[in-house]
Amino acid sequence: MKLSIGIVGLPNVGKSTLFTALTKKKVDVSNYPFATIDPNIGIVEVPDDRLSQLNSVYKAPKVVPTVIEFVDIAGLVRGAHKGEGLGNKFLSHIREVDVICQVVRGFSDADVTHVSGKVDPQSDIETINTELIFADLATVSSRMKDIESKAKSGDKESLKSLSVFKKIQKLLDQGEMLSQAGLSRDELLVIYDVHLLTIKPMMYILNVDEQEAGQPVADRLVISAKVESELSELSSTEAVEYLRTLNLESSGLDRLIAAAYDQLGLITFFTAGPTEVHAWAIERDSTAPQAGGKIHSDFEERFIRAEVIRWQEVVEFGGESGAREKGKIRIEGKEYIVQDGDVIYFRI
Ligand SMILES: Nc1nc2c(ncn2[C@@H]2O[C@H](COP(=O)(O)OP(=O)(O)OP(=O)(O)O)[C@@H](O)[C@H]2O)c(=O)[nH]1
Ligand SMILES: [Mg+2]
Repeated sequence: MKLSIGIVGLPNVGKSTLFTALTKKKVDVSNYPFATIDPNIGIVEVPDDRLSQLNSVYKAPKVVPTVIEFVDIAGLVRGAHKGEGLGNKFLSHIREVDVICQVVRGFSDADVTHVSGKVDPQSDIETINTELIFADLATVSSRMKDIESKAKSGDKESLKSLSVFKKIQKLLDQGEMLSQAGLSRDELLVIYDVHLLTIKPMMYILNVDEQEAGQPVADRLVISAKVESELSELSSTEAVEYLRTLNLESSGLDRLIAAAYDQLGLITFFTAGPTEVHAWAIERDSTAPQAGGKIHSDFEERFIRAEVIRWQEVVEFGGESGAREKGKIRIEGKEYIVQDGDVIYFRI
């Protein structure tokens, strides 16, 4: 499963600086058949210390982390939905991302022009969210036109969809972000395939001056794009040292990924053996066959059982045979809910 994050914001707020820093360590794309070569798309590995610990046991030649995709788009300006600036064209690039990450300017540097003249995060957020709402309104009205003619002929399904779209249109008209509107599962299913923007989970990144990068702000991920850019040039030991001088425990990339996993309710399970140690992302509360399905559709369809060990026990007992001798392997069936950190051997 590829987790994808779209970066939006006003012009000149540091989106590309952050994107470049985050995606500097390019993944070995050969491991990922979907990797596109596009300057605005970067794929990075999700750092996970458990992989190297598992591989200290297996010494596999191939270690495959989960990955995250970032999509950088041109700055949006007020009126983008009416064709102002370049942004609106690029909105189509984020229709299919899982999370939208809005970068907001918090740094003071007078040499960098602010489009509206002063640093005002809340007002900037409102500008961007309004543009996203307008973009959704345009999408919704064009879809409603399509459905209306069918609804007129009395098609039940279309009548139902139309009433949902009317509600959505009203919410957007009132300036609501759909992700905050408490829509029901049925309503979400109706609008699923139009890929609305404001339905996506939104994370806000406040791009602050370097010396403020360690200070928390409620509901915001506080990052200094400049710091991230410097970090991306350092070795991992140097980076740890530099983070310490800034009073930071982890890099912005690590915090951003953790927040995105959290937003989307994702956990990680592993498959491990002498040829490959592999991390897989999956939605929380998934069953063992669903986990298998992430690897291969056969693993879901022909699932018999899963043999599950906690990753710490694989490490402690030197692999699955050691863990088996100690009775640490659990045999689990179709109903088993996969836990973060499970190492799973699928039997099909
Ligand atoms: N002082 C300071 N300058 C920054 C920071 N982040 C970005 N900048 C500067 O701001 C300017 C714009 O940065 P970009 O990353 O290109 O901004 P952007 O949001 O991608 O802009 P558009 O693509 O035009 O929408 C550049 O001159 C950066 O060096 C920061 O954290 N601190
Ligand atoms: Mg840019």
